[in-house]
Amino acid sequence: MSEHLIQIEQHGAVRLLRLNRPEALNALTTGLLGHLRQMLEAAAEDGATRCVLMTGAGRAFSAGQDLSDPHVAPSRDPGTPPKDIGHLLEHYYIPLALRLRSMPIPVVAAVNGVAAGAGASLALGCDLVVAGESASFIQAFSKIGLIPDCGGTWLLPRLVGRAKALEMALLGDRLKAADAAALGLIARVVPDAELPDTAMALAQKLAAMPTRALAETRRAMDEALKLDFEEALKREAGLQSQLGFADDYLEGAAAFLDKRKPEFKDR
Ligand code: LHQ
Repeated sequence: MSEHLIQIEQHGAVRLLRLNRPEALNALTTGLLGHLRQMLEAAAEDGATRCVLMTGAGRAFSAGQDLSDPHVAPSRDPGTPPKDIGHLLEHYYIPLALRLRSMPIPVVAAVNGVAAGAGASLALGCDLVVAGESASFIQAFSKIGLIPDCGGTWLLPRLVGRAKALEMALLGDRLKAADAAALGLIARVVPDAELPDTAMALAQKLAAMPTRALAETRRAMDEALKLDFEEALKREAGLQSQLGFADDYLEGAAAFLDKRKPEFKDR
């Protein structure tokens, strides 16, 4: 059973998912990847969960693909043909990245240590990334003859622009959390000791907000990257029209006018 690969804690409306292979810096095996996708699916389907918080056990967030996993580890036997690692992406990484990016609730990453390769892509694919000051990001792919995957080629230039994205991806150097925040790669960096509480407070704050509007905000921003300005304006109007009929808008606007705290319920 793979349950131990991810620790799950429920904190009110926040579901904490902690990658749990600390002995291998939470390197991603097929078991862990499959289980993580299932856990995201379960959080998406659970009406009482309004935010996911993802972090790593031990001293790392995730060192990316587990290179000793039989699906990717090069065979030492000269007679054995090389494996098609594209299959692993098709069957594990693509469904995971798509699940993450289309969650109906926000996902916060608390990056507690190194995030390398696909581990970095996983963190950067979350909606709000907060890192401890000793955390770092490594685009480790080029060092083993690969390109950024799990969304890396899409995310990096959009987050930091082409020049910095290519610098990171080509050189594969370690980027400290403070530099990542300064570049706009991540939202915030906090002292290590404050990371769990800060990340949980952010997740709780998001969990109390109008969930559907948050998910549509992410979707609208992702889609707007493909649209021209006028198309984006029209898309905004269409989405706003839908949200305007939803209970959360009625509650939010009424609470403002009544000078009280809103209670959002839509999901
Ligand atoms: C690991 C790993 C690891 C296994 C540390 N695997 N054991 C690729 C292929 C195919 C298809 C799909 O997509 C991908 C995407 C990718 O993610 S490619 C990139 C894969 N990741 C890497 O290349 C990073 C490899 N790791 C490192 O460079 C270092 O471990 C970093 C810089 C992350 C941390 O360095 P240190 O803090 O010095 O730790 P360490 O290297 O001593 O690692 C501690 C243990 O974790 C060690 O095991 P051991 O038994 O010796 O204590 C490592 O072997 C193990 N580990 N990363 N990816």
